[in-house]
Amino acid sequence: MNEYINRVLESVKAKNSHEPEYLQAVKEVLCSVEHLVEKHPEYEKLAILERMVEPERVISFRVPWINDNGEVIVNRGFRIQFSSLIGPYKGGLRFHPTVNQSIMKFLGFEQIFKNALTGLPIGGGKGGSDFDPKGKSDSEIMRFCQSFMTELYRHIGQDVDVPAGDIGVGGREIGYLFGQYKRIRDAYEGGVLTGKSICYGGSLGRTEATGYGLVFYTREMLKAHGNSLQGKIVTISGSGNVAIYACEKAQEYGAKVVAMSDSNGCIYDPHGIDLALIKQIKEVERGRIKEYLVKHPNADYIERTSEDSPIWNIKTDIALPCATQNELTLNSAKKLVENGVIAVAEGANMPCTQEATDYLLENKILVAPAKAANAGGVATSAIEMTQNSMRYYYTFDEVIEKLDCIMVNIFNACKDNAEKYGCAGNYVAGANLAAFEKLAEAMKCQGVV
Ligand code: NDP
Ligand code: 2IT
Repeated sequence: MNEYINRVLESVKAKNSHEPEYLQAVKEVLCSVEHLVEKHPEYEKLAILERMVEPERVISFRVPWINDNGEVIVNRGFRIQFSSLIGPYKGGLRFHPTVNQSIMKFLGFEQIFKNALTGLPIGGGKGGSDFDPKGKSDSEIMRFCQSFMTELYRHIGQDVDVPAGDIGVGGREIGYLFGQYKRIRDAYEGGVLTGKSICYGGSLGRTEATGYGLVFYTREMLKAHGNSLQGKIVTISGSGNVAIYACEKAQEYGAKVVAMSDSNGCIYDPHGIDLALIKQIKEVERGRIKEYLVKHPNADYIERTSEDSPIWNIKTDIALPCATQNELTLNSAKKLVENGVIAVAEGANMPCTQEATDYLLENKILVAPAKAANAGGVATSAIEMTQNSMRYYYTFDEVIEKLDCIMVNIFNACKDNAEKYGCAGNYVAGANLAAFEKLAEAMKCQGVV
């Protein structure tokens, strides 16, 4: 390994030893840009790597709120303003009990590269809270969001930092956050949040964008290897925003989606998933995926009993992990390969462990890396910001056409960079190389800041 990269990695490990997810994300990127760094001796002199791995700002704050029983609850809020090199900080908010500084920093770090790949002027950030939205009433969600924004508002703005949704944060939460921001600022700053409802400045197609984008990227990757989605068996982990719209587009392309999941277990329906029912259970009733069996008693439900999700034991051509980080382990990767998988495309952020990714690549499985394959969501957020600035809107078809074009460009950048640096077909490295070079060049232009 290159001496400079090694030194930076050791220093990141020493300074962040209690942040395993963050270290994992940094290691993956730094280990794949070796040839690029060797081509640019000036990177070391300018401390490009050191600056790339140090967030511009880490914000942590108290979020007190009152539940329906009148009890005072205190959660922890975060916003990681990682990089404003190529635009305002941009990235989602995650509300999930597992949220901590390591997870926030890994997500913020990934976001810088993802956003650079979109070709749009957006920097990288991430935020959220260890608040658990499960089982909370609508008024509890509203009070929590209002308290969260009462602190966050001073750090964001449409030219400063633009949050959006992620796990546990969808249209409902963005609405409550926006309402409180507007009230505090006493101004209508439409572009301060994305993922808004259409009725007050959201973009058509943003709801569908991440899942559709993932399938557009997968289509391009398969096409480059003389293949397509038509007639393929697909399994999709998760049943949230990304999973649902990945399923919709995959079905439109003639694939047969046979399994989906949530954190408790997965359903297997060999006749093909009834997506209208999944939408009803998840988007309307906010229920559990197990309820699928009420209408489809012949489908199977497999409870999750260990770290390895049972969904990856199901035979499939294409696996789309769309739930959360490190959900696809080495064991699962082995099972997928044994069952003849041809492609794994990451809808979630860092869903494959490093060992799983390495194993898949060694076995010549096509891997679509998250920071490229799921960039359609944030790209469409940037399109929402554009519409807010113009005080105008695009039609659904216009948005999806732009999204498709962006995903094709991202795939081509991954492919071209992998070829240029001698690792053709390794889109994980290709994505890191393409994004890193763009960011490093921007850093060189802007001086030591
Ligand atoms: P949602 O909250 O809509 O759905 C999350 C899904 O993942 C649910 O089915 C949930 O199950 C499952 N899940 C969450 N945490 C875990 C866990 N620890 N173990 C097992 N399953 C889990 O989130 P999104 O669909 O928006 O996000 C999914 C992934 O996609 C995340 O990694 C996110 O960072 C990423 N992403 C999202 C984008 C977006 O635009 N929304 C854009 C790019 C990436 P349960 O209900 O049981 O918790
Ligand atoms: O991980 C992600 O890219 C997102 N959650 C979407 C971020 C955004 O700003 O739309």
